Amino acid sequence: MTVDTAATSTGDPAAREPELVQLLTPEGQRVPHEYYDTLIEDITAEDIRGLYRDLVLSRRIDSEAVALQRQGELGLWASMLGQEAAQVGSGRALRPQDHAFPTYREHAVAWCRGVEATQLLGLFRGVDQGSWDPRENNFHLYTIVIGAQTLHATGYAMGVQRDGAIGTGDPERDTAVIAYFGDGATSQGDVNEAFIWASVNNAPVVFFCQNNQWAISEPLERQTRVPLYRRAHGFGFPGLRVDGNDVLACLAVSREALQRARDGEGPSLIEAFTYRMGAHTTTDDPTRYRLAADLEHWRLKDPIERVKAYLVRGDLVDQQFFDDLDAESEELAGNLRTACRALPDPEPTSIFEHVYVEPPPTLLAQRDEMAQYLDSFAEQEGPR
Ligand SMILES: Cc1ncc(C[n+]2csc(CCOP(=O)(O)OP(=O)(O)O)c2C)c(N)n1
Ligand SMILES: [Mg+2]
Repeated sequence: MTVDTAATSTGDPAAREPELVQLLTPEGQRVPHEYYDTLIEDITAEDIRGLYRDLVLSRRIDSEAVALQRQGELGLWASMLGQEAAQVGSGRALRPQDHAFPTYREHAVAWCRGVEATQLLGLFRGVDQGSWDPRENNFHLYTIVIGAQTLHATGYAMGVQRDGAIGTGDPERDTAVIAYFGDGATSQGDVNEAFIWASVNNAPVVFFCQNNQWAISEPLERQTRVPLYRRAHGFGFPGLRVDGNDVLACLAVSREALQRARDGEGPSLIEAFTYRMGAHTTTDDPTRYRLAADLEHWRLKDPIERVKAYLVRGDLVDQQFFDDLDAESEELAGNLRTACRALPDPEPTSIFEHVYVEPPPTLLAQRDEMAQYLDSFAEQEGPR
């Protein structure tokens, strides 16, 4: 099996060629796997068409958001272009009662959890600070502080454990938690602390690292000298590397790790090896540090194209399916655009809300001062 590895060879066995779980090649060929096939044996052709729809529609949301930013409707957008399979595979492995703790880029996981795409835009338009209710879909708010959500997830998982919601054997009660983060985040203290807490407490949490091989302009070799998944071993729990552009493989390995968590077997690390074809955010210009040849190389591994090739080759779809999906995609994008422009601007003083349950007098004084300042403009303008 050919494997991409950015880790340097040091002669240390731990740094040698990593194994990669792959069930669908970039050409759309199904690779049999003795163990992981059993984890997706219930997946029908209808389910694969559903996964394809998830991949296509979540990419459409992402590309529409990039366009909205370019047209001044959003202040910023963090594209996930190329990471759809990692996110849909893991997102569809979750059960309703499971909890996901995202970074700022898990738009396809949000899609799988049923979060309205418009709600994701508010934060990037600067009109709210995360508008969805995490209790509705068990999808927590976006976290910009790199790695912080791994601690939140671990703490939540320890709570789940104390509530007795693991190891009961009841598929509607047993609960797992998943924490998303990037390759750069693995160098943060928070992530390493989360690994330790999760390990020694046997917390029901899956650490899902999307390794796109860059942390803005910092390449992977600035974060690690061994493949990231092997770090898990040192913390005392299992880790593996999966082809992050293979939705079936991501689904299978996530199902396994989530079930371990629900069964009370503790945390796992999944390293989804991938490449983001988009920029870090819309303020970034990756042509200044990434090679065009790398981008071309990864374009051939596109997570959507391989599922399409699989469906077409296996005669599992007809042209009508693609036409209908195109129409659905266009409608979704049009609605998103309209809804984005209609998002109401907040009252400037609302920035002071939701900071404290009982705001201290200093904060209230600052809020009043700002209100007075804003009122002074209205006075200056005077009656017309
Ligand atoms: C604690 C902290 N330090 C620095 C930053 C600035 N920052 C934003 S994204 C980023 C890189 C993150 O890289 P990675 O974890 O690989 O995630 P990716 O964006 O590649 O998905 C940095 C350093 C931040 N948001 N938080
Ligand atoms: Mg990264």
